[in-house]
Amino acid sequence: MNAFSLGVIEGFYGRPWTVDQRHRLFAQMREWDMNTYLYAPKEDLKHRHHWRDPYAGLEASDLSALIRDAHDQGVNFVYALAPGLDIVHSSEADRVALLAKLSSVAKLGARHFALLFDDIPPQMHADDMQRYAGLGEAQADVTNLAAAHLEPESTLLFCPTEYCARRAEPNVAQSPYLRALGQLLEPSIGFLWTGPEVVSPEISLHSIRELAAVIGRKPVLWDNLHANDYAPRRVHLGPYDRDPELRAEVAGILSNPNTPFEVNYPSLASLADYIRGATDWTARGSVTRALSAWWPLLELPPESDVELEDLALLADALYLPHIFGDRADKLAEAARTVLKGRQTTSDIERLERDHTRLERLLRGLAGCGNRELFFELHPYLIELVDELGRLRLRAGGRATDAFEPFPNARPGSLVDQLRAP
Ligand code: 14T
Repeated sequence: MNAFSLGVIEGFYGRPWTVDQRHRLFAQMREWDMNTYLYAPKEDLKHRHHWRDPYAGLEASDLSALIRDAHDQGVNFVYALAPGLDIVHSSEADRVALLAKLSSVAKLGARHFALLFDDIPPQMHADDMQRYAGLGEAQADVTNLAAAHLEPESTLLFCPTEYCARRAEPNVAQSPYLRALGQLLEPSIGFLWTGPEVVSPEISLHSIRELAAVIGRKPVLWDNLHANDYAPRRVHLGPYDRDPELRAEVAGILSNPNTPFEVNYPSLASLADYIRGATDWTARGSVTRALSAWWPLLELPPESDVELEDLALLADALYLPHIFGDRADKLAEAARTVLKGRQTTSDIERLERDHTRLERLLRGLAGCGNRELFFELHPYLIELVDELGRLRLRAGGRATDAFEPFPNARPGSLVDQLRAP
C-alpha cells in the first residue's frame, strides 16, 4: 500500500463484533479519516480453522454488504485469511484452495487481502521440509503466489509468525526466518508487526529501523496496546500513547482494540488524533479530546448531572495495560494513606470526591441511551464504587472491623491497588 494505512483490526480471540457494530465503525472511521479496516476475527471459522471453506448464505451476503459499506465510507476493507494452522505450503491442493478462497471473497467485493501466520504450530509439515529451507521461504512462496493471483489494483498484507521482537529467533537482526522473508517477499506486500512484544508498552524508533532493515520495507504496525482478549475483566479506555516520531517510521498503524466494541471510542479517536497531531501532541490532551467527542454518544438523559470529569476519572482508572492515568494514580496514593492510618484532610477529600464522581457516573450511565456501553462498563464501576465506599468509611473512622477488600479484584486493577498496603 502506498498511502499510510490507518485504522482498525478486528483481530482478537473471542466473540467477534456484530454486523451492526461494524457498520457503525465504518461511519465513525470516515469521521476519523481512517482508511483501513482489517477483517481478522480469530473465531470466524472461515477465517482460520476452516480457512478453505467459502462463505455461503447469510454469511456471504452479510460479508458482501459489509465490504460495500466500508468502500462507500472510504474505508479499504482488508479481508484476512489465516491458513497457518494446517496449510501444507508445497501441496498443490492447498495452493489451489488458497487461491480459490481468495477469489470467492473477491467475488463478494473484497479488493484488499492479508495472509496471517501468527499463533501457529512452529513445526513445518514433512512435505514442506523437502521443498523449503525454512518456514519463511514456505510462507513467502504462498504469499507471493497469492499476490500474483490478485487483481492489479488489489493490495496484500502479510503477518509473520515472528510478529514481534520477542518471537524472533534468536533476535530481529539475526533471525533466518525474518531475513528470508525480507529477501523473498514481493516488495509491494505489507509486513505486519506488533513491536518488541505482543502487547508493547513502548516501541522505540530504533527497534523499527532495525526491523525495516531486515525486512526491506517499513512495517505496518499491528498495535495490541488496547487489546484485552488476553486479560478477562480488564478494559482499556486510555489514549493511543506512542512517540509521535514513530509515525514516520511505519507504513501504517492499525489498532487491534478491546473486544467489546462499544468501549473502543476513546482508544480509536485517540489514535486518529495521534496521526493528525502536531509535534506538540500529548497523550493527556488526546484523551481529553477523545472523551469530549465521545460524550454525546453516551446519550445521557437531559436531567443527568454527570460531569465530563467523572468519565475522565473512570478512563484514568481503566487506562492502559501497563499504567494508570494521573487521576487514578493520585487516588491510589490517597487510598494507601488511609490503609496506613496516615490520611490527611486532603486525602479524605480526594477519596470522597472521587467516590462521589464514580457513584454519579454509575447512576447516570444506568439511565443512558447507549445500553450496550452501560452493560460493558457496569462491572468495573460497581467494583470501584464499592471499594471506594469502604475506604471512605474507614478514612472517616466509621469502620472499626478489619477492612474487607472487594472479593476477587483482578491483580493489577485499580481496585487491587486501592487496597495494596
Ligand atoms: F497477529 C499478531 F500480530 C497478533 O497480535 N496475534 C494475536 C492477536 O490475534 C491477539 O488479539 C493479540 C492480543 O492477545 O495477540 C496475539 O495472540 C496471542 C498472543 C500471545 F502472546 C495469543 C496467545 C499468546 F500467548
